[in-house]
Amino acid sequence: MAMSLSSAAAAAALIGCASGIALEVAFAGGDTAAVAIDNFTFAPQRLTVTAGSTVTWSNRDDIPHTVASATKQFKSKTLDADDTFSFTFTTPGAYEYFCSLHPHMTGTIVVEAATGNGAAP
Ligand SMILES: [Cu+2]
Repeated sequence: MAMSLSSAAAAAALIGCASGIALEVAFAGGDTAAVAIDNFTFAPQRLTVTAGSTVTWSNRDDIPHTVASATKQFKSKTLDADDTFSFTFTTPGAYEYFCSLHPHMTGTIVVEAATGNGAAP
């Protein structure tokens, strides 16, 4: 009787362990990348990152700018000098964006599938 109790406890411990591992995999691959806003341009104008990466824009001009997705998937508040805005891209694709105050300022974030995890579509 004591035997069967302790193997039930061992089984419960194993299950707890397995779900902990799954959580870690879900958070893997949090790379970061940076885009500078300088002299009315986004630099680099086109940036490629892997899925799960966080991109941070920094306004290095001394006039306000914004970062606004062309398809309304993200939008910053008005960024004054030295303000930053961050967005995490989880789905592969090409994300065009612009400055809503100066719409001729445009940029693209290209998100590629993270390699090596066998994730399909
Ligand atoms: Cu602007």
